[in-house]
Amino acid sequence: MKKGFFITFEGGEGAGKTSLIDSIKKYFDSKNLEYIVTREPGSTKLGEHLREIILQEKNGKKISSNVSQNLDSKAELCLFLASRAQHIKEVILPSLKHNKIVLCDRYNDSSVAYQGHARGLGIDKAIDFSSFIIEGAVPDLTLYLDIDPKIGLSRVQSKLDRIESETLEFHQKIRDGFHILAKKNPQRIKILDATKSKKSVFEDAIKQVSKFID
Ligand code: T5A
Repeated sequence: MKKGFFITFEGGEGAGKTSLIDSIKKYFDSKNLEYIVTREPGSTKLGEHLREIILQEKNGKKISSNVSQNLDSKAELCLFLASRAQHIKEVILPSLKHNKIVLCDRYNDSSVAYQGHARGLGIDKAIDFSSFIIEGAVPDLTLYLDIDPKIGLSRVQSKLDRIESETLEFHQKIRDGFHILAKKNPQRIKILDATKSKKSVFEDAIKQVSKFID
């Protein structure tokens, strides 16, 4: 078994990342594998603070914050990257060093699809800019849960946060951005059909994950 590897989960809103990670946790428990579950933005004190600012949301509840009103797209990208840099240092690298499997709910591909493509900063610019932050912490495997944003958004039960509240066109661009990234990185990024049942999505995911744990 390859020890200490890094799996990220990506997708549009309501694609089912959190549900899939929950199923994979149970599967890893049954195999006595050591893992951690973490997420972005967040997972460190700084990251959780930045999360509130970026999403205008605290513990699933909407908060009004003047700080992120009219947030510039470049500033938004920098906030996500600041959260990521701290996350890599405090959580991801130490876990990998201790041979744990890291299951991370969103990571750098989200920055490229959301800020790079949907916000219009440019996919290649976002990749270049973020490469300095993530050097030494590139995922071994990325499971991208693909779904029509209309279906994904209809699954979101809590009040929509600042980014979820964007237009359908914006969410479609995010999906296009992930597809561009998947084409650029076919070895790392595996596309899963997120409209299938939770059980089928889990089975498709395990086929990919097994390549690392068997
Ligand atoms: N962001 C993030 C950026 O813009 N740039 C970045 O660099 C980063 C890191 C994060 C926001 O920040 C943005 C992206 C996001 O807008 P978040 O709260 O973490 O915000 O939001 P999400 O990651 O999108 O989390 P969600 O909870 O909205 O989506 P999930 O985790 O993909 O979905 P999940 O598992 O909670 O499922 C949603 C609902 O669907 C059902 C579940 O039971 C649940 O009710 N469901 C299914 N139903 C039918 N069939 C299936 N297969 C299902 N799977 C799940």
